[in-house]
Formats: sequence, C-alpha cells, structure tokens
Amino acid sequence: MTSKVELVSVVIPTLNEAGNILEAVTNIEKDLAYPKEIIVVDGNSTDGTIEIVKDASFCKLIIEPRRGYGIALKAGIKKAKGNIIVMVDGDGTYEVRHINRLLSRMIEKDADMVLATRMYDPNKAMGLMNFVGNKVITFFYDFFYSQFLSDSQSGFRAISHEAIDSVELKEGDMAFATEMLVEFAKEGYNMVEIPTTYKARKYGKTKLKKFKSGIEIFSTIFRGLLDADTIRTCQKHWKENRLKR
Ligand SMILES: Nc1nc2c(ncn2[C@@H]2O[C@H](COP(=O)(O)OP(=O)(O)O)[C@@H](O)[C@H]2O)c(=O)[nH]1
Ligand SMILES: [Mg+2]
Repeated sequence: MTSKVELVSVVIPTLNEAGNILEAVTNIEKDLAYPKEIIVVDGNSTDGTIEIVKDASFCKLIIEPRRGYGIALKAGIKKAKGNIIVMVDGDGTYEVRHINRLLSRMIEKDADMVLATRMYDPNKAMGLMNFVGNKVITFFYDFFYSQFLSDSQSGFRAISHEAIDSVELKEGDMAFATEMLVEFAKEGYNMVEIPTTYKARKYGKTKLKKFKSGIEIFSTIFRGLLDADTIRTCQKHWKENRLKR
C-alpha cells in the first residue's frame, strides 16, 4: 500500500538510445510534479548515450555492463532512494508525461503498483506481433493469478519500493517485468492500471528477441504455478483487494 509520495526514483534502462534519451529525461524532469531523482542505467552504449546523459546534469548515471533489461533495472532499483520507483524505457515510446497520473492513481487506489496500459491507445502504435503476444501472455497471467490487467508487458510502471524489495526477482532480461507481476500477485499486492498512449520508436533498434523472451516469459508464468497453493492464494488476495479497485 502506498499512502504518500515522498521521493520518486525514475529508473531508465538504456542500451544505445542516443536519439531518444534526451527527450525522455527532459520531459520527466520538466513534467514530474513530485520530488524526484532520475537514474539512467546504461549497458555500456557505444552510440553516445552515456555522454548525453552525463551532460544532462539532473540525471544520475549508472553503468551496468552486464546485458539484460532486468539486470539493468535491478541495478537502478538497488541505488534508488525514493519510496516510489517509476520504471520507464529510454526509447521515447512511452508517454512519459503521464507519469503524474501513475502516481496520483497509486495514492487514490492505495496501490503497490500502477501500470500504464497501452491497450486503449487510439493510435494503435504497438506492432501486431507484440500486440498479439502481449494479449496471449496477459490472458494466461490474468487467468492463473486472478488479476484483471490488460498490458502485462508494459514497461512504464510506478512501484512501491518497499513492495519490490520484499520479493526476490531473478529474471535478468525482459521476463523481469512478468516475474514482478507473478511475485506481486502471490503476495497479494494491489495492482491497478491507467490508460496511456504509445509511440513507435523514432531512432535505434529494439533489443527485444521475441522468441527468446516469449519462452522466458511463459516459463516465468508457469514456474510460479509449481507452488501448489498459488492459484488459491491469488484468488483469496483478489477478493481482499476487490474493494480497493
Ligand atoms: N542497460 C540496458 N538497457 C537495456 C538492455 N536491453 C534493453 N535495454 C533498454 O530497455 C528498454 C526497453 O528495450 P527495447 O529494446 O525498447 O524493448 P521493446 O520495448 O520490447 O522493444 C530500452 O530503453 C532499452 O534501451 C540491456 O541489456 N541493458
Ligand atoms: Mg521499447
């Protein structure tokens, strides 16, 4: 539960995002209406991303040479001082100006996590393969873990720092985002969504390896069910959290 925003730590993983990162961090610095720190976790980019972030003096830069989206986020969260973590990509695809809405919904709903869902985006900017994959993953996740999320793969989320510290997250790459949802559901943490818009990438390339990540994400969902009590526990938590929604 989150009753107050004291300090927001925005954690942004980057790997070769020179064309995108400045606009993302500048918008966050300008628009985020709460006390904040902006932490960029770079995977040793070779395209000048590091120099751009160094020049943006309001950002903290962490270099995490080990590969992986989850590894980068974990490195940033470890250094974060805020009671709330916001994770968002540095590729300019998410509408970072909706960051205040994430936080106000968090307080309003006493939530442990608020996800920005791209499923009501009128521009339909998500590619068809990603859209379908996301729908299938989200269906299985919701079904087994008693949730009603629409975009399990959203990388734009506000999370209670205390809640994320209380779970063990082992996934090093893209499945990290799903593992977080699995562990939060098992703990009975309250997760809600706000609608957001999405944009196609302007510069650089996606690092998502669709097949590899798909396998890792499904393994994460099914591994969580090996514990025989998971489904019953999640159903019980859903009933407890129902009144908060
Ligand atoms: N530090 C770091 N960042 C990464 C790594 N892989 C991806 N990212 C960043 O994580 C974010 C999401 O990756 P992206 O390629 O956009 O994946 P997509 O949104 O699924 O297409 C982007 O800001 C990437 O630059 C990595 O190995 N290390
Ligand atoms: Mg992206």
